[in-house]
Order: sequence, then C-alpha cells, then structure tokens
Amino acid sequence: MTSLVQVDHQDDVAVVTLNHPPVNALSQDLCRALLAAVRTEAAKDTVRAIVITGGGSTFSGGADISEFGALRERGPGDEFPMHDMINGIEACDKPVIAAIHGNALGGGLETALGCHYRIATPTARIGLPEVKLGLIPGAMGTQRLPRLCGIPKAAEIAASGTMIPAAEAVELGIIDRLAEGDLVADAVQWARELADAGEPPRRTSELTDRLGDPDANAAALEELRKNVARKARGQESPLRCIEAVEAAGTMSFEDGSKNEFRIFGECLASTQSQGLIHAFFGERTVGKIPGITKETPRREIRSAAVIGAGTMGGGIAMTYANAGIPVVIKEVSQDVLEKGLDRIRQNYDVSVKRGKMTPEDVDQRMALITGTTDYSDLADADIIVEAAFEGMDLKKQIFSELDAVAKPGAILATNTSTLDVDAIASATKRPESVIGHHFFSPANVMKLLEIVRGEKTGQDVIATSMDLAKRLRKIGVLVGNCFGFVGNRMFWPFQREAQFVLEEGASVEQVDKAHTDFGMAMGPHAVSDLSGIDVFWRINEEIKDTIPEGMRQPLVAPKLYEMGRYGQKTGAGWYRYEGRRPIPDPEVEALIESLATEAGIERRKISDEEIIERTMYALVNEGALILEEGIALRSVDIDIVYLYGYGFPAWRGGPMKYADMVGLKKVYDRICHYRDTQGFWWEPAPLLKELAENGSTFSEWERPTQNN
Ligand code: 3H9
Repeated sequence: MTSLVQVDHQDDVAVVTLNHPPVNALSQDLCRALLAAVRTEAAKDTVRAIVITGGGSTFSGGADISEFGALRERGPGDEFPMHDMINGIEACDKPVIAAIHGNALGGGLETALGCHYRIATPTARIGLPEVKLGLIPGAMGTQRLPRLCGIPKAAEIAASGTMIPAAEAVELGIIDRLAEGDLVADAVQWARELADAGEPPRRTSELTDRLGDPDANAAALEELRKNVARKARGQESPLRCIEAVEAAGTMSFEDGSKNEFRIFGECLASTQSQGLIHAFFGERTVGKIPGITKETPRREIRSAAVIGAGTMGGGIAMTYANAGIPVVIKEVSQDVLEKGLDRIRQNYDVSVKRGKMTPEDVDQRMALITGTTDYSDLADADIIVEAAFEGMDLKKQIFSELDAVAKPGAILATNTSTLDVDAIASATKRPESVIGHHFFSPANVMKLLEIVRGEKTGQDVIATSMDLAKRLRKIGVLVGNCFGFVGNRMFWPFQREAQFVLEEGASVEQVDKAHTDFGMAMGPHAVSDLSGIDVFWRINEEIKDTIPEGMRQPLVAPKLYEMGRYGQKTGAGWYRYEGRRPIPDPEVEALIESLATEAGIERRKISDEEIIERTMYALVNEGALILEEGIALRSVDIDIVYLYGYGFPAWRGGPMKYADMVGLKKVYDRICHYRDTQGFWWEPAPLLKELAENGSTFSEWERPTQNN
C-alpha cells in the first residue's frame, strides 16, 4: 500500500486514513491511492464496512491546488482521477463512512459526499471554497450537495465559499451525526451497526427528494444571483457556481456533473482563477523570508505601547487589544489622550451595534488599553509603535526619547508610511531594534502590515515582527527601506497619472469609475479624499527636493490643498460631501480646466482604457524597479501589498500578476509609447524591458544570487 493512504483494520471494519500532510490535499496520486485502497478493502470478505478519515489535524483541504497550473495547460479532459475516486467510493456495495475532523473543503467535502454516510467532530467545518479561487466545485459537489440540503442552500454554500460548522451541517442534512467521543471509534461502531442492519448503501447521487420544486428554486436563485452580483463586483465564479447547482434540478446526475466539469474547465482557464490562485499561494509565500527559520531567535511580546492616539494610533492600539496584548497609549496632553480613548470606545460601540461584538467583549478590550502622557510609563513595553504625524524631525525627536526610556530588548517600531527608517533609527543608540510597522487605515480593519527592514534591523526583530503580524491577524509583508517602501512608492506614480488624465480632459468621476469598473475598491480621487489631500501634500513637501528636474507635476491637488479642500474631513476635496457621500463638484471640474488651459495642456476625450493603462502601467513600472532593487523580495510580495492594502481586485492577482497576464511585451510597448508621448518619467524599468524581451514574466523571475 502506498504511504499516501494508511489502512488499519478494527476487526471487520477497514479504516483508510489520508496521509498527505499538512492538509491532505487530494493530489491526483492521492486520489488514485485512495480509490485503490477502498476497492481492495471492499473486495475482502473479512471487511464489512469502510471508514475514511484524514491523518493529522484535518480531513482534507480539497484538490491539490498546486496541480491546477498543469491541469490548465492540458485542459481538464473527460477523465479525472478525483471523479473516478469519488464515484468509485459511492459505487461500493459495503457501507463507507467519512469521519471528518478539522476541515472538509472543496474536493475534501466532495469526497465525503461520495461516501454513504458522514460523521464529524463538533469542531469540524465543511465548505466549498473553490469560488474564492475563481472556480466552481468540479468533483460533482454541485450535484451531490443539493441532493442533501436542497438547491438554494447548496447554491448559497458554493457561491459564498463560507465554512459551515459541523452542527449547522447536521441541521442542513449534509452531515448525518456528530461524534460524541473519539471520532474514528464512533465511526467504526456506526459502520458495524450499518453492516449488521444489512441496509443497501445510501448513494447521494441517487437521492432526489430534497431537490425541491423548480419554481420555488428559481425564485430563490434569482434572489441569490442579485445578492451575489452586488457583492462579487466583477468576479465571475460566484454566478457560475449558482448556474452549476441550478442544473441539479433540471438535469440527470450524470448530465449535471458533465455540465459542472465543463464550467469548472472554463473557470480554470480564466484569468480570474489564475489571479485568485496566485493570491492564495502569495498570501502564504510572503511569510517565507530567506535567512529566517524556526531557529532564528525571537523577542517575546507580552505588552505594547503606541505613541499617538490619533486615528492611526487608536487603530493600532485596538489591533493589539483585539489580539489580547495589553497596550498603553502615550499622548502629549491629557485632553488629546482622552479624545483618542473616547474615539476607540466609539469605534468598538459601532461593532456592538453591528452585532460583531458584545458589550462584554468591548469591556475586555478597553481594559487592555490604558493611556499616559508620560514617556516613563513606556519603560515596560516589549514593543513601542510610533504613530505620530509624518515628519522626519518629529519622528527623530520621539525616537531619541524612546531610546532613553525603553527597556533593553524592546522593539521600537515606526508607523511611518513613507519616511527613511534608517534616518529614524539613527536617532537611537540601538538601530538593530528599530523597524517599520506600516499599518493601513483603519488599522484595526485593514489586513496589511508592511514590515520595513532598516539597514541595521536585527534578524530577531524581523522574525518577531513577522510572527507578531500573524498574532495581530495581519498579513505581514517584509519590504526594504526607501521612500514609500512598496505600497506608497508605487502609489505615487499611480496617483500622478490619475491626476494627469484629469488635466488632459477626463473628469474626476470618470477616472474613479474606470477604476471601480476595473475592480478597485475605490477610485484614486475618492481614496485621496479619504486619506486626506493634506496628508499627500505634507509627504510631497518632504520629498520635493528629490523630484527630478523638468518632471511634470500635478497641478490640481496643491490648489485643492491651498483652498482647504482636504477631502472627507473638510467636507470637500476632489468631491464635495454630503455625509460620506461623494458628489461630483462642477467647481473642481472648472478648476481643473482652468489650470490645464493656463499650463497650455491640450484637452481631449480620454477613454477609460487609456485611464487604466496609464495608472496601472505606472504602478507596474515602479513595481519592476522596486523588485529589481530588492525592496520587495518577490513580485508576489508586491501583489499581496496591493491586494490587502490598496483594494486591488484579488481576481486580478495584484498589479504584477495583472501585468504578467496582460503580457509584459504589451505593457513594455505601451510604456515606451507613453515615454515618447508624455515624458522621461515613463522610462521603462530595465527589468521590465529584459523580461518583455525574453518573453518572461515577473512571477518567473528569480533574483540573481550575489555571486553571479
Ligand atoms: C478543489 O477542491 C477543486 C475541486 O472541487 C475539483 C477538482 C476537479 N492544495 O493555509 P495553510 C497548503 S479546489 C494545495 O497555511 P491553515 C498551503 O499552501 C481546493 N496546497 O494552513 C500551505 O503550504 P505551505 C478547494 C494546499 O491550517 C499549507 O498547505 N480548497 C491546499 O491555516 C498549509 O496551509 C480550498 O480552497 C490545497 N488545497 O489552513 C482550501 N490547501 O506550508 C484551501 C492548503 O507550503 N486551503 N495548502 O505554505 C485553505 O483554505 C487552508 O489552507 C486550510 C488550512 C483552511 C485548509
């Protein structure tokens, strides 16, 4: 027997255990091995029933996603080992029970649905998360699940990809019972009872009584489609899941399954699934840092301090409290401190109103947050995060004060979004303890944490920061030190082009809509109104001496700043605001036109395509420079920064993956075109040129080793 599955016998019951750590991903080999084991056991006279379970901490995380690239290349075809395995299990004449612990997801659940009965631990969860990979369930899940829980519920489960706790799955009819003691022991006992009863196997594919009434199903699915279309914003797979499940009510099981596999193949071939699968692996890749291993020493973090109780500082303090880490906030005066603490309490109260937290949760969190106006109260903190205004002089002053009070071994982190971490570290005598922790606003909500390594930052401080990001339920991405690091450095040329196209004739609304149609969470001008035009202005002041001579500069934003139109906070910026609702403002359009005319800029009709090309390719070109300079470790690190910090649509994979999918030759050619028609700031990055000429991609690129 292959080591991918293990078989034990408990008298007359065979227990077949998946053995493919860490999540028992159902590779094609594992599917073959499982089918062979089940067939062998079923053929034995000494075996009266079979239990299938997962080794390790889980039943199965589904089909092996790492095999999908090859599958996409050759096309799914008609024969598929997972199908043979599931149908082969279902065809068994002896009872087969799935014993589920941990997760049964995607192909893992589809395998369990092919078994005749299902038992689960109370903590187990099931689900069909394929939709989150831009796919639909492709191993007959859309045909078997509705036969257990009805078409509308099955469609909802597949289209949302949500995980369902075992107890709920029992109520829905998907799982038959919960284990009361040891899972496998309970499953074996039940298997024996079933064999004793001599009942014929209950095959899910043959059940029809829960398929429901076609008219009622159609009405429910119509409603679901509307909800899904609103939430999915441009993503195709949720609607395709509904389409596949719906067929269970109109086609035979065999035809419905063929239909499902056809849709699965179409989704697999789409750029959306490529983008989402890239994001899935990317989220895990960013945690892998060359030179950092399990053995790298870590510093212990049991308490924290935050400098500044503003929006950012407050959000960071909430993040720590949410993770159960006590945190003290330092402000300059009692008055400012109290305002900050009140704001935190109000934010938590909103969560209570929305039903996301209980008042007791809030009390618990608030008990972890204390305030001070005295630096000496930070002396016990294991980590201190500075979240003051963006200004080098101020940050240096704070860090020199921290150096004086912080205990030896404390990590000193700056939440700067653009400034030089080495310069900040130089204000201390312990630059090895200084690091950037760049949170994104609102810090208690946004998943991204850019971890900025300074020249002297210790490996232990980096390793601790990466672990801490997980504890804080963030995705930590390690980046190098330069203006704006990865995210904001790329955002600068992106914003620049978003403004240039206005000067050349596009409207604020058109530019923003082109971006939301592209899939961005918000348009660039709405973002700048949210972040504050004053914030951008202040950063620009810091870097204005570094702007190359002769480089075209945006005309309108500085004027808006002068006019006190800072964005949402002043009720007007690129838009005017009624509450938080942006209203296009003719005054701004007139301002853009007059400034452009004054500067001799020719105004013309600009297509949405040009708008997107200019902002996205500006983003990509800067990304290529960042990659080559080593500011980002891999192109996928850049992608993850953009997916989790800047509202880039996950189904496009991130800016670098998007460029890979457009084709780097095309991106390069268009960038050359803009260099020739717009100016030298469009000079293509050397790495982009090289990859475009070699017909390669950012994803394939590997950093040359230092010896080369
Ligand atoms: C499918 O089933 C299609 C079928 O319907 C039809 C086919 C025809 N494959 O997340 P973790 C790796 S589509 C390959 O850190 P956790 C992961 O990359 C599939 N690898 O652990 C990581 O590797 P590394 C539908 C996988 O405990 C390691 O396992 N299923 C897979 O936090 C640990 O993962 C899904 O979409 C996989 N399926 O979370 C579920 N799953 O250590 C996707 C994981 O090298 N998976 N890996 O970085 C998950 O949601 C989570 O991984 C899970 C565990 C909840 C299972």
